[in-house]
Amino acid sequence: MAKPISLCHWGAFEAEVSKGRLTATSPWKGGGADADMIGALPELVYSDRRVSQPHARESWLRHRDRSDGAARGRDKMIPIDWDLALQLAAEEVQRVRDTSGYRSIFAGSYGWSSAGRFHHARSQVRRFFGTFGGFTDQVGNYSWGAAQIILQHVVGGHEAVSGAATSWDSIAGNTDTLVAFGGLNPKNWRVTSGGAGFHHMPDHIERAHRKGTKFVIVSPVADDIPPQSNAEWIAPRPGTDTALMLGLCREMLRRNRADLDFLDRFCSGGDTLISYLEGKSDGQEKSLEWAAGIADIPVETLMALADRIETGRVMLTASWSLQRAHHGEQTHWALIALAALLGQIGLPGGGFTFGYGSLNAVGQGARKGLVPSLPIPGNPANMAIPVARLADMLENPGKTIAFNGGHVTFPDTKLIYWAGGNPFHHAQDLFRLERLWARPDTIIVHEQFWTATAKRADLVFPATTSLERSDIGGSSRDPHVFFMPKLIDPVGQARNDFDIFSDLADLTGTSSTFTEGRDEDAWLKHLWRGTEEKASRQGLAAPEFETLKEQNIWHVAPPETPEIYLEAFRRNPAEHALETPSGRIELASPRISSFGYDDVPGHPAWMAPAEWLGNAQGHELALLTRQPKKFLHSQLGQTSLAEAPTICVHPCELAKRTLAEGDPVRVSSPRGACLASITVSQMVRPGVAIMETGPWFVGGPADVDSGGNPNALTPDIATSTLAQATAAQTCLVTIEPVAD
Ligand SMILES: Nc1nc2c(c(=O)[nH]1)N[C@H]1C(S)=C(S)[C@@H](COP(=O)(O)OP(=O)(O)OC[C@H]3O[C@@H](n4cnc5c(=O)[nH]c(N)nc54)[C@H](O)[C@@H]3O)O[C@H]1N2
Ligand SMILES: Nc1nc2c(c(=O)[nH]1)N[C@H]1C(S)=C(S)[C@@H](COP(=O)(O)OP(=O)(O)OC[C@H]3O[C@@H](n4cnc5c(=O)[nH]c(N)nc54)[C@H](O)[C@@H]3O)O[C@H]1N2
Ligand SMILES: [Mo]
Repeated sequence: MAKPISLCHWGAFEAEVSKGRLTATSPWKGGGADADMIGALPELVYSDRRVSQPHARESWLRHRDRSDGAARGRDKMIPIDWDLALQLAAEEVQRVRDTSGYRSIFAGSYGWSSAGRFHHARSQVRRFFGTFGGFTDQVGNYSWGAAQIILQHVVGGHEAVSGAATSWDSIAGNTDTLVAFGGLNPKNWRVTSGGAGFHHMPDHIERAHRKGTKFVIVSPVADDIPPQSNAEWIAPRPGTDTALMLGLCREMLRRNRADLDFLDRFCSGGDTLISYLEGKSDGQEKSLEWAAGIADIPVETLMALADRIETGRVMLTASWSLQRAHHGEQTHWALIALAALLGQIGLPGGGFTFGYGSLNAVGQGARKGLVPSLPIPGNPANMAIPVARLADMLENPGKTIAFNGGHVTFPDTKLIYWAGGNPFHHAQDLFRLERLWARPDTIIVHEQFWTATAKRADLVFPATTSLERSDIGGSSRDPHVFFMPKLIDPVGQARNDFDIFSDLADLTGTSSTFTEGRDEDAWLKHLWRGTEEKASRQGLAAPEFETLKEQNIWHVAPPETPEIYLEAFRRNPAEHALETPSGRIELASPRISSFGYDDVPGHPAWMAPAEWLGNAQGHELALLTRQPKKFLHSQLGQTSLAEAPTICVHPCELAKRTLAEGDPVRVSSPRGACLASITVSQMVRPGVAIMETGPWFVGGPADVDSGGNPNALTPDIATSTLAQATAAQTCLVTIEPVAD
């Protein structure tokens, strides 16, 4: 009998189930998912860190909203039964609503949850509170929060980072040079939000390389590209890419290589940008010498790069990491400006695309919109904070901040409700968050595992994993839709988030609007009907639901021609005008200028980040916190894939600190510290330190995290007033030896 196939964010897999127990998982044949990550699923599902049954914090159980919130994470967690747990949660959400109002319920619940679109936990929690009457939500994301906002103003929408991408089919055979700022790191292709069938990015690179594409990577770390691409490596200081891009813009103008006709026909604001590049507006010409000084690389290296992009078909790409930094908006705006000056936007294999190196399936060229999603009703409380301003909200109830031309006034948060995310993984400056986390009356979490967040809750509901329920899953960037069969019974007393919310809806009187009278099976059928309709509008025949169930997979035919981002706009800019005020690509934005933010001028501009090697003192290093190789964020950290946390530096940094490879060290910043052991690599630029995100935050006295989570170090500052996004990559640290 064929093995059942299912899906997780790190790929499609075949499962072996024996006597009701998941015994083995391996990558779906031909899919190319990472075998270690897929193989860890049985260990994950049966981890002794599973939450076995509902739990409540001891003193909260006794004193409820009058208990000491500062004891979160230290108090004992007491097992309680389901009826009591549901009763307590229902009472609490109603009490807070009645005494403080809907906005005092914070249920933005940011996080990746699991693959599977119906049971997607963050969708379930937002649906529940939308039908309950309202809540405070979060807008934007940690991944590309700055790009999402700046791209609206520059190209009229965020598709260039959220979905659209010139496909690898268009690159192979057309692109002469692909310059990747932030690289094309193969580890990132192991995952796709929603889960993908194919993980073929290495093949795409190989194919382009064979067809003659020359790869240049601009990254402080050389391993940011597969070795077979034979790439040239340029290693700037972290956080200086904007200066490099602007220097190249100026150089193209100086060489009369800038496509002024393209600027005329397809862009607005070119003159403003050019005047800035020439130094007319601020007295500083943005020459290659200027850029080389900021990035601390030889000017000859940049001249050679300018020679290379001056001719031939050029694709420019930037990883999302670049904009997860102070003034991160500027990296993406400056890249668009450089692509505009080269004049190849909308041509095969030319122009710009964000994130080829950030997520599997970017540029895979799939049809969009055929994976269903759970409808989320509007939020009657009409309240949302920028996603990364969580701690600011807890610290400053009533404070008003500027955000993307508008304002947000922080609510007075009395209740936090989280399902499907791990803020004690994803947020910056975790010791600060921990202090502010003490403030709300009540914190309720649905979790599968005793994460750092679950441990710091008052009430924890055990949630099923996607293996314990049926679902439909896939990613809009990948050409498959999967039926995900329930493989095993729930572990312990775990229940589906949907069932937990259904019971809460019953208890709070919103059952009919939340469930709409459907159970899991009825919902899946209902969602599938939506897909069938969308497919037929695209001239495709989706299988019937029962057939999908039998087949496990629907392989969706790819689009007939390879996607080329902004191709239609280039063909007919009047008919396919962009959703910007000018209808064109905005190289200067009067609208952004009108906001009057002193940290966001009205055109792409270099501004030194708050912390970078240009203002480092003594032994400070620039810390980059990369996405983990074998985890998905904090997920899989409970398996044997977890390794002791490390910090990796260039070998020259050891001698400066009388340290030896493998030594235990304390890594410190003004925010806090964490423990790790030190490793070295010639692949890392001197002055730079690399840590993976993902180690489980433990905390500890004197703000030293014994778990080794680098977010004990990172600053919780915003990219800028415009996007208010995370700036995790802007971080200076020191390293010192500690006793073993
Ligand atoms: N320093 C630094 N910090 C970063 C980043 C960085 O580059 N540097 N990157 C940021 C980025 S881009 C992101 S996207 C975030 C990621 O941050 P998160 O998305 O919050 O991280 P995950 O570890 O994926 O957390 C998902 C949680 O949901 C739980 N979960 C999974 N499925 C279910 C379910 O069905 N039901 C319930 N109830 N729970 C479930 C998992 O057990 C896990 O604890 O981190 C951000 N943080
Ligand atoms: N295996 C695995 N893959 C993942 C994830 C995961 O958890 N595990 N998470 C997924 C998620 S949610 C996201 S948002 C994406 C994120 O995708 P990215 O943001 O692209 O991933 P990162 O690993 O943070 O960064 C990519 C590279 O950028 C380089 N870099 C960092 N700062 C700078 C800089 O200032 N200048 C230059 N030139 N380069 C810099 C680093 O060397 C790093 O290796 O990854 C996704 N892919
Ligand atoms: Mo992300």
